[in-house]
Amino acid sequence: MPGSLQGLLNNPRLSAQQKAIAAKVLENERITFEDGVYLYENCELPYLGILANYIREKRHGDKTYFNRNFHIEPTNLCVYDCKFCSYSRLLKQRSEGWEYTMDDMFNIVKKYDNQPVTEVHIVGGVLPQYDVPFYQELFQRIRNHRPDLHIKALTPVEYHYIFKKAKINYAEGMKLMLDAGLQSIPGGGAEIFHPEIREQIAKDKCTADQWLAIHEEWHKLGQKSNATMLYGHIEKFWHRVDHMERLRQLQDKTGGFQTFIPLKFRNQDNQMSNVPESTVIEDLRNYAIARIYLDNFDHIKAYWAMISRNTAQLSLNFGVDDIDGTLDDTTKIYSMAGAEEKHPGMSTKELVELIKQVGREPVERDTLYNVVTNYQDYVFEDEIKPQFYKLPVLN
Ligand code: V47
Ligand code: SF4
Repeated sequence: MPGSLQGLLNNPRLSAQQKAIAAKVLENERITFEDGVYLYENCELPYLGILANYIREKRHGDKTYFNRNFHIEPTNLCVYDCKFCSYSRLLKQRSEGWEYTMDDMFNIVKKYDNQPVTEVHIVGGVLPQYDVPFYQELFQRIRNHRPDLHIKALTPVEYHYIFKKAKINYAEGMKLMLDAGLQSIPGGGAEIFHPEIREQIAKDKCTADQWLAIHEEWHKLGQKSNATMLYGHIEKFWHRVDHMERLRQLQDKTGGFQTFIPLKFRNQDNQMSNVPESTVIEDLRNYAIARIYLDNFDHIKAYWAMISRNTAQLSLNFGVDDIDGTLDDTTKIYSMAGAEEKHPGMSTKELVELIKQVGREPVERDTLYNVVTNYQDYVFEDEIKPQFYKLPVLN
């Protein structure tokens, strides 16, 4: 239950370090790597919630962002073999796989003609036929067909692979993508940066430095991107802090990241099914610490399709100000890995109600956080007035 930060500072039961960290948050001072590890190792949810909610409300008030998007997953086959991934390795289970052609993907885009979606998010497995010319043509076709649709596509995992094949460097490659119509890069492929973990769960694909270098080149072109962290498997708490530290440093340099998205590891149908999943308490602690640590990121996003609607609602009291989009049922990577939402579609009305139910202000945004519609006072036809469940602030 959130309380006030000032009240927290007067609490005699806080340790000296808890008080010092709370004072830093109040003074808008950056916490250190050691502070980050201390938060993970020693601090309970109510304390973390007060700090994270203070930062969240100072930055955004009650505003809670979502967008209207749809996904295209070109294939579920992949030349890589990440242990946590429920997508199959190339050829191993080819009969269960799909490989969309350019026309297949373009037809998915056309399905949304006349619908008020603002973003297409393209991400999937890595296969040799999806190369630089392929993606150039795809982006150009989407751009020409529907110039108002923001193309958020691929991750450094794909970019590293296709640029290497094309024998071009990251700067040249990202410029080609920009010219073809790419508008932002989603946060995927980051997993856990530290090589101790990365080599065990995501061997062979781009390294942490390569992931960061590709985002840096993209930011240098004046463009925006997101960052994720796949947590709650074999990593230690300090690996999470190390991950966020690397992001914080790049963000200091470029300012190009918009949103940090912690992704809860799901253990169904992958090679890490023996690893238990994190608890909801741990998920909320993780959102809160991300909000406190990443003082130079504007937004923290909870990907509701992955964590359930209820946890997404709770997360809004623990630093989260964005709950992604009204995506339809085309997102397979999570449902295959055991996501809470098997058919992750939610209408705008449902998303708005979900946000209003916990006393927050629903704001539809575009990919770059321009406001499309503020739904606070909007009344849908046949709307039942939601009950008000915002947790009270206690001193
Ligand atoms: O990089 C794969 C993750 C990511 C599992 O930028 C898994 O707005 C949990 O990055 N359990 C891709 N996660 C998705 C992604 C994303 C999603 C939503 C919004 C945005 C954005 C980006 O999915 C991969 C990987 O970390 N993933 N398998 C799993 N078993
Ligand atoms: Fe391929 Fe991405 Fe799955 Fe790794 S996480 S196997 S790169 S689809």
